Amino acid sequence: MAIEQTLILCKADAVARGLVGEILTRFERRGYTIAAMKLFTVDEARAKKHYAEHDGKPFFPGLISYLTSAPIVALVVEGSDAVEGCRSSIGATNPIKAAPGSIRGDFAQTIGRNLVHGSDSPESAKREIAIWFQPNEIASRKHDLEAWLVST
Ligand code: DAT
Ligand code: MG
Repeated sequence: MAIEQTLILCKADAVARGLVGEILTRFERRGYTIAAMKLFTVDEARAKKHYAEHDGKPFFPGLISYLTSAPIVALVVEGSDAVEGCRSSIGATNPIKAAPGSIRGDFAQTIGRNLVHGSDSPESAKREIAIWFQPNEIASRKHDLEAWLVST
């Protein structure tokens, strides 16, 4: 068991549709904790840095305008194997393939409006968290989590 931090974004459609509470509830009910959270409108430079791996792909311009179109909520979510666990709660990239019960499977229809971002590896999480948060904005509860999560 490793306590990890992962970067979650409730993207513009999640905020606009009033789904932030629902999405956070999914993570919280699973036992993950929120270590940092803020709502703001993203500038183009930050959006491009975040999605740098997709630069040059046909959908990149649309992805950047989607992320910068309206306020988003950025979070650091923490828990046991949180990177993989949060990805499974989020569901497949294309909502049409996302399992019912996952966030995208329950609330989204199209890949271009898939509500949520979650880091895809511990290395990505480290890189992305540094884009969105200063170290002093993150309140880790690692020690609490270790105390109440049963090690197997
Ligand atoms: P994920 O968000 O599941 O990590 P990703 O990193 O492959 O998926 O892509 C980042 C985002 O880019 C994704 O959430 C939606 C958008 N995207 C990916 N592939 C796309 C495609 N073929 N057409 C349109 N948008 C796409
Ligand atoms: Mg990704």
